[in-house]
Amino acid sequence: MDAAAVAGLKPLGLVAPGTVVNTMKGDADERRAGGWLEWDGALDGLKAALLGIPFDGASVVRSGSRGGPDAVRRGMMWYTTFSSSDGRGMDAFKVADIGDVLVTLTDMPATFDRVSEAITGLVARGIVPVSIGGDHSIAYPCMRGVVRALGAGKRLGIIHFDAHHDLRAAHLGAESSGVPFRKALETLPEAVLGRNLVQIGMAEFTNSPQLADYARAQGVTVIPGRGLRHGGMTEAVKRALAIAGDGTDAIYVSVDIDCIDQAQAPGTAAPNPFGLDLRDVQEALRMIAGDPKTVGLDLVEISPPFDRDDMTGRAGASLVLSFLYGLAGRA
Ligand SMILES: [Mn+2]
Repeated sequence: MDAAAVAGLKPLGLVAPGTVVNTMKGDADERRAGGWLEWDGALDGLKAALLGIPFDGASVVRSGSRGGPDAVRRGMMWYTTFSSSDGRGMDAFKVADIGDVLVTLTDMPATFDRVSEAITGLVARGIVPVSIGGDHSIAYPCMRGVVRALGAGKRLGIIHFDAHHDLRAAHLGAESSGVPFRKALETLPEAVLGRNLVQIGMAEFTNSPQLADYARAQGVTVIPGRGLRHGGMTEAVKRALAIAGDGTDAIYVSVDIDCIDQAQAPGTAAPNPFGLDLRDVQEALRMIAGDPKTVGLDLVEISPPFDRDDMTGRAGASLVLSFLYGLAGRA
């Protein structure tokens, strides 16, 4: 066709890739969470940041949580920033998905250093990191990063949701996703004390007596999952905030998705049938984020290879939104 004929053709009239089916963006007035989380590249003015940590090299049995960050991002496309129960949106709250930590699956020490650096950089700027793992080993460099940002002489309280204590000394002598909280107690001893660590959701027939003994000896508060359903969570969270906040300068939250019942979050390495109700954890995170001492969250062990129709990714995304909504409501 000659140039004159081409010039006479009508425009194709297409829209940008992803506009029709990929609801990450949607129409502007839909207030899609995916669009809200897009980053303009500036840290200035950000109140919170989503950070992917796709590392699962410490999963001792079933890996796959390296896909967790992207599963949560995909989950976001189902949701908006509007709370139907409050009739209020959180669009004005400045948060962005700032990308992934450069993970090297074959180099754990270097990866953990980069995790800590990123977390320190965010917390020191007053930005709340919302880290998406990865396996639970990444909670340790996250806590270490927060402690470094707080500086010498400061103390950090921790609220940890999990079916397991994750207080192992090691796995066959080495690092694993089961060690991060013992590591924090032992290697950050001035900043993290057992009496400011609260573990919520320990499941029946899932933990060893030695680890329960260790928790007791360290003064750790353990709130088992049994009894938390049917309204027990609100009181548990109030108690956890009081204990984690007692004499500390900040509170950090770590959520292992395996604390949730396997029927609601099957996509994880160690699913359990005596898990917490997702609704209760959603309320808990909203409450905890509302506390001005809360400076960071990690959400770990979402593992797409074991998921069903992205259920667990969506559960993770909804938990993140609840936490952000709690932060947004602080003012
Ligand atoms: Mn865990």
